[in-house]
Amino acid sequence: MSQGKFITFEGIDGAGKTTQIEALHAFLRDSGIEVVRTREPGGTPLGEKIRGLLLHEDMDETAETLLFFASRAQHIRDVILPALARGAWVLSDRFTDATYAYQVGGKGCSAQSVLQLEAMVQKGFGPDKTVLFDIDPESAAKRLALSRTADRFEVQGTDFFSRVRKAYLERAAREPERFVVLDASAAPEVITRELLEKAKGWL
Ligand code: Z5A
Repeated sequence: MSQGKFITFEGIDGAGKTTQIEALHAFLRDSGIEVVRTREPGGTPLGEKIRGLLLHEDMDETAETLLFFASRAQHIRDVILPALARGAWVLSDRFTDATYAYQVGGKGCSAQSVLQLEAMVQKGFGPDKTVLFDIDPESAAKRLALSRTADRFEVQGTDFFSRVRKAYLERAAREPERFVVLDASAAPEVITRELLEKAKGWL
């Protein structure tokens, strides 16, 4: 059985990831590929409990970073690695790039500490490809205001999301082989077309 592929999706809140993950999922399934769709924080029973804490409880920033990695450790062991081993493709709504973008870029946590946690939890494992949905924070906020009530992260201002966006773009520039950056301000069907064009090259 061939190894599957691990694809992650990133971007600031409201960038439109969910909408596009659904489109890629359908395309891969129609191509005869087993797809496991998952998310971070979350993806396992323990991870979903941690997600509830992260999105709604006020907490220290170190505690927050550790909880993201606690959720990730369980996610890798119980969901991601078994799926890849049986040849499935794993589509994850966020992964470790989000910790660098939100906790390091957005909140000023130490990049060195996150690097150490990444090494401890992932032991060199990471995504084959990462799709970054890039959009300016004002446009993303307008979309979210129309669609739902904000959680603990979404109440942050546009300065915070500008820093998160910048951190994502810097990571994408450092790893152009892994990252695909899409203009998330375009119409959904335009973004889907570009995403599926890229995905055809990964098959
Ligand atoms: N977080 C972190 O800080 N550190 C970490 O390590 C990790 C995560 C892993 C998870 O929340 C939070 O955890 C997240 C970062 C932090 N911050 N927050 N909040 P989440 O999973 O609940 O939220 P999210 O990942 O940001 O997803 P989202 O807010 O749902 O955004 P989205 O998936 O990118 O957007 P969407 O739901 O597809 O679309 C939003 C709305 O826009 C919706 O009404 C759509 O119909 C509309 N939309 C979508 N695409 C378009 C286009 N192209 N044009 C116009 N309108 C559109």
